Amino acid sequence: MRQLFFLLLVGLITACATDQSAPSPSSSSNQAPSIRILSPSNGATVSGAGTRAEVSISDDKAVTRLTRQVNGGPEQDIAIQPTQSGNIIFWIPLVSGSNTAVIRVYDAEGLSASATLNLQVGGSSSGGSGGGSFGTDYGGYTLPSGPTYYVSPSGSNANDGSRERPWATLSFAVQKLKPGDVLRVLPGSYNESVQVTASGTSSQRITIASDIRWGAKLNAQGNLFGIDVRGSYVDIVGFEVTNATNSGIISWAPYNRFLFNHVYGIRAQCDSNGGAGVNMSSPDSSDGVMLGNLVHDIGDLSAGFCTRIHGIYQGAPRGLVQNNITYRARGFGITSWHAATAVTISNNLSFANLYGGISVGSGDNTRGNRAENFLVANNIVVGNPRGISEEGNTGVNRFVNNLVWNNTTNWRLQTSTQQGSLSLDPGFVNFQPDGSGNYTLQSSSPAIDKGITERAPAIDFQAKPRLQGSAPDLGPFEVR
Ligand SMILES: [Ca+2]
Ligand SMILES: [Ca+2]
Repeated sequence: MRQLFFLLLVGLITACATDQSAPSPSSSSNQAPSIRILSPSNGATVSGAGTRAEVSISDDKAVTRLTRQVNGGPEQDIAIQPTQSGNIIFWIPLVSGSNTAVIRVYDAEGLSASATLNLQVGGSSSGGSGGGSFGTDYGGYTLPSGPTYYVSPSGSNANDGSRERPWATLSFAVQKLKPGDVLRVLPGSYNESVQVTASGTSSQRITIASDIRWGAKLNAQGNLFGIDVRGSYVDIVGFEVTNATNSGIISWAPYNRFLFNHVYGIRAQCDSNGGAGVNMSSPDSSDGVMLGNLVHDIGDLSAGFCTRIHGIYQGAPRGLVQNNITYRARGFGITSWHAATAVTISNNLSFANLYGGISVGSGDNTRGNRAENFLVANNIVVGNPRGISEEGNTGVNRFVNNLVWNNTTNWRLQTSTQQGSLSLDPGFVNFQPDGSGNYTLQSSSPAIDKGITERAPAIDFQAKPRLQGSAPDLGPFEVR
């Protein structure tokens, strides 16, 4: 009798709690999250080693976890920020033939929902979407899941920036951004020079991304800069940038990241301003990241070398310069100067530049810094007058496990020594000095598994996992 009364009491309390219309902590008011697959379509045939996928997710409180399970394998987490609703882009690795991928969402209470994709992989297994020997997908890189806005050449700046009603110009859209926001720029041509003055925070970065890698094509129309970042904690992702007269993408403040961009045809002048494809030469642009960029044809090559015009330019402390491909710059493919110190330069490919491949240096004593405590590792440097050099005012730097080949002078160090370098043909699939080749490594390449893991990036140029096999491979592409 006492037990029955207790059960009735519990029932009454539960009923009361359920009756309340205001949000309640009771578990009975918690609803399961939902998931809808936006792309690819179920049953689609794709080529390559996987596909980019996009899902729409929501929950009454917040989705806290997203996973993928491919072909009955382990359930793998896809990194997301908790969100009540949003669209998430991620990578699904696939094998030849039939594949089944189960995508599952969870809320904080452990309720879940799933959606299943059946995908067929046929045709060529090389490249990925977009083709070309450089690879043009984001691999495992996923956009953050913050408030998201859209730009499209067919949009209007009178719109609200939603997916259905996108804005028309980047210059307008970037003025709307607040910390944590994501701006997705849809494929097409944008004829403008963009200045970004907004800043994110360390936990709420601002992301400005071409929706498809190199799909948003920005022509700077002969202005100094293509994308000119004055704020901090801003990510510039996946743009094609050309026709600027100083720099393609430039940072003037700390903690910015330039990822997966393609910058070429920058008509910098050989004067005291110089220029670069991807430029963090400002002493204030410390703690930056330049990763996975393709940078070439920087400066008027017919005028010969110029030591003020570079592919990638680091001028501030503690930057990361990783996984980039740079060729045909009038100066160095990758250089440092001004206040650069303690910079990491690793897993890059630099070839056919008019002055040198990679240089570590400073010369004007900016901020009292000199070029020391650099780590230069796992790079491939081919076919430049100077391979890897120290220039100007340098201290002790570490040059570890780099491959230098067929440079007029492979090494020109002043105050440091190098360890573990290779001077061998790297064994590219097809080396061409004009950029038309395929710079992935043949399976017989001596550069496979020859890198060090210290400060190695987690991903490669195509955002595939970097740590494969017994060690990282040299250069931007991880083969196995
Ligand atoms: Ca829920
Ligand atoms: Ca490896």
